[in-house]
Amino acid sequence: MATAISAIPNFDVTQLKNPHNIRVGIVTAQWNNDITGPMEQGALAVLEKAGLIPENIRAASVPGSYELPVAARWMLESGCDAVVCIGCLIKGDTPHFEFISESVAKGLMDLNLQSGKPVIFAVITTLTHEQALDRAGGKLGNKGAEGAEAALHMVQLKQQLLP
Ligand code: RBF
Repeated sequence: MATAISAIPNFDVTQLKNPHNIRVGIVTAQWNNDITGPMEQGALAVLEKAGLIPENIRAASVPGSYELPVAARWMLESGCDAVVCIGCLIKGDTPHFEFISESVAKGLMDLNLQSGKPVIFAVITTLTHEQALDRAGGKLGNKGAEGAEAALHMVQLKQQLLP
């Protein structure tokens, strides 16, 4: 079962080598900020627990999830080793949900491959507000915290594969 802080099996954020040298950006969409706010807090808590120094944690907000890819690119251009992109899309009565979620997923994946740096998809896509709450520190964990773990895991993997 997912937990608030450690959801990736066999990956312990407290065992990172040289956490002082790792720079991570967090970009948070303000749409549904009752959901994305706790996700951002969860991500920050993981990065602090891992031993990153506060100056190396850069947080920014964007209006909505659609704006996450370009802001993530700016984070990488500013020197971050990884970016955690946090958003919450709740399906409504129009096709907007599909347009935005597909664009964001593709935009972030393209940025991963173009940059060679981890760009983490911590965007929850749900049918209801309650399902979103469950994933923002509720009974299904905190997907922002898990996104930060994924970012650190990938930074470590890159260090191992491309020393
Ligand atoms: N942004 C989100 O992050 N989550 C949403 O659920 C969401 N729903 C939207 C629904 C509509 C009808 C519109 C027009 C925008 C929505 N947005 C949402 C904002 C979107 O990501 C973006 O910020 C704006 O479209 C401006 O480019």
